[in-house]
Amino acid sequence: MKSRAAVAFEAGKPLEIVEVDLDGPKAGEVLIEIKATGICHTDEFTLSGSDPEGLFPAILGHEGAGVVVDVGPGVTSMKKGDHVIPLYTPECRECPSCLSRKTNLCTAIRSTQGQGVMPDGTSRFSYRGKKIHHYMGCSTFSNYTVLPEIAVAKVNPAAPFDKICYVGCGVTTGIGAVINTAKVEIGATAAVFGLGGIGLNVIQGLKLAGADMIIGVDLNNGKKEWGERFGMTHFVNPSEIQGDVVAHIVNMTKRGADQIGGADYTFDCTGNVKVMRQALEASHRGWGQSIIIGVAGAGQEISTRPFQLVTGRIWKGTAFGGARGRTDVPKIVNWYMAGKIQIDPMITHTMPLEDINKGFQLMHEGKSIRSVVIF
Ligand code: NAD
Ligand code: 022
Ligand code: ZN
Repeated sequence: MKSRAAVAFEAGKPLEIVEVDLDGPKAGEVLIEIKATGICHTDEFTLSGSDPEGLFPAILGHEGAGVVVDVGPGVTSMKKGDHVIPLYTPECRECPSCLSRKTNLCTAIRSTQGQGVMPDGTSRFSYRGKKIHHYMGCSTFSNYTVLPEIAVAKVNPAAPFDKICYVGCGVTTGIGAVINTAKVEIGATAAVFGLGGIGLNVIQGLKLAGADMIIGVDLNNGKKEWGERFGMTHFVNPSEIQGDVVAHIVNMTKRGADQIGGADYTFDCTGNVKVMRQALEASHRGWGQSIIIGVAGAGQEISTRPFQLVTGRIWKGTAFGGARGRTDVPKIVNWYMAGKIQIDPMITHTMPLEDINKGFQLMHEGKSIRSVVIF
């Protein structure tokens, strides 16, 4: 069949809207009509050519929502008409990682996904007879895409596609980092570094988990109002305070007879390795946990003095918020439907596929929280 898609033909070039050829689903696969897709930083990272693992030509996009239009042989958990969200982190429930219950990083299709192909080693996409790579196993910048059944979450059919597509990455990553990775408890103190599309979801996750003090840190004063909208209680602009941001946060969070400061939980949502260090060191001596969510540039390294860890701070990272997609994504969609979390205000821009490059531009300039393409 044919599908309209935004194709990344070459690194550093704008996406081109063309009609691509798409083969139907093979065994264990489903064909999905994508109704809406968000634009996320990793798409830009790959398109720019900075991603050493980036493959071209490719159909990017990993934050989508749509409807099942066909299923391949052997597919049991889904049928035509089901509303779904593609998962860049699958959940096979059979591999050693899934069975461990200790990680969400399913390994069932890991190697082929990284090579931009389906689990059988081939691509379903082509253009003028030439293969086009899949991306993060999702390729949601195409009106139709094929995914393995284990990489698809079935969700509430009453939920609007143009909002819940964001659950496919940003919402789940931010809220999941709080609930699954940090396991924040009621009354906790937290600091969130970087109040973009991820940091704001960390803030609403902290609110949901019952944190008392939620400190937002951003260089952009415009983010103060944004943070407050989702539950932030204090705002720090590192460029506007006297001295060091770490000392400042430690001071703000001093409590107890010993007057030792530091947040119980800190989150890096910037991808800046210097900020990752600040976040660790702003966490509480003895038990503070710092969660790295931001993706740093290729080859970058983090550093701190080992004393920081010897004195009990814990450095962690999270992919997709530690969420098991087929299990957790439908729950998060229902939290949205029940009004427990917000999504609508964060979707600052929508556009047709033809204008997708404008969405990349808005993200690049820091003018959007999220842009969503509506097919
Ligand atoms: P964004 O660009 O919308 O937000 C980043 C924010 O950080 C901006 O508001 C910016 O002003 C602020 N900032 C930049 N430098 C700062 C500094 N030195 N101190 C304080 N604030 C600073 O980005 P986003 O969409 O929120 O994504 C954040 C990061 O999360 C990206 O690196 C993205 O790739 C990553 N991410 C990771 C996962 C995962 O599974 N681990 C999933 C999705 C996104
Ligand atoms: C999504 N991300 C950033 C912005 N939006 C993002 C990027 C990478 C990961 C998670 C989220 C990530 C962390 C750890 C891994 N990845 C490796 C997982 C593994 O090896 O098991 C990751 C993922 C998918 C892909 C590459 C890296 C891919 O499909 N190409 C989850
Ligand atoms: Zn993403």
